[in-house]
Amino acid sequence: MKYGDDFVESFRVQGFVSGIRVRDRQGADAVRECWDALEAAEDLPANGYSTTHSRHLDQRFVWDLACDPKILDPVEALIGENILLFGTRFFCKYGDSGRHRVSWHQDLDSWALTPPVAVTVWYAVDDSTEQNGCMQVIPGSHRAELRRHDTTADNGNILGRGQHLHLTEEEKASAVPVVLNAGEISIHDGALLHASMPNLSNRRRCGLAIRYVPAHVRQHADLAKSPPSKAILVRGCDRVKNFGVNHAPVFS
Ligand SMILES: O=C(O)CCC(=O)C(=O)O
Repeated sequence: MKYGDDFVESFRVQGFVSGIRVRDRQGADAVRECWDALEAAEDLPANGYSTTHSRHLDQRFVWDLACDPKILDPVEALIGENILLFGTRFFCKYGDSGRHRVSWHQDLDSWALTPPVAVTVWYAVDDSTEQNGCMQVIPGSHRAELRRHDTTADNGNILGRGQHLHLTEEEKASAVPVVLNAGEISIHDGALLHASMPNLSNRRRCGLAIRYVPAHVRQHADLAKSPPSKAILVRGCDRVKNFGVNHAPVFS
């Protein structure tokens, strides 16, 4: 099997995997063109950054990516065969913006999940390099406890609640960049410490975060710091229906 024991063990130890190609050059161009069209149609801010949530509900190209077996196969190897799509979000930092970044955080901080199991697939719409502010991760950091996040207003931070963690110098020194070509994905554990620095290049850096949880998790909506998810079954079956039954979008 392509995503066998070595793959799972590497993820268990490091908390992330990267460089999985899910779209060839032509397919990656097609996704980029769809994002370009959405950006233009909605006049998403071109100075600094743009971010938009849950577009799998109204954009076929996002839904198609979220349900693509090339993505769901490695996700299944990591969280099991019954998979709910928990959310999607574009993170786009424009060239020469210099300031906007994503602070150090753990995705699970926002979601109040029991058990706390979730993975994020990060699909590179554009090439994502150190110069244009690719994601950075602290390998192995997901194996410690979830940390308490501060929330301080900081308009350079793209995260909605301004949540952030203070890292030690030693932790910062152990960060590794997740460099991806357009059409590739990384996958990270919901407890992994990650961030992204400002885009210091003149090239856009857009990525789509796609979140998945196993069907058996429960969300304590009253404790969640972001709106409760309308999770949708994308593989396997959901016997417990902890998120109710949310139907797949229909595209004409
Ligand atoms: O795209 C980025 O810069 C950060 C993404 C992120 O924080 C996430 O996917 O949880």
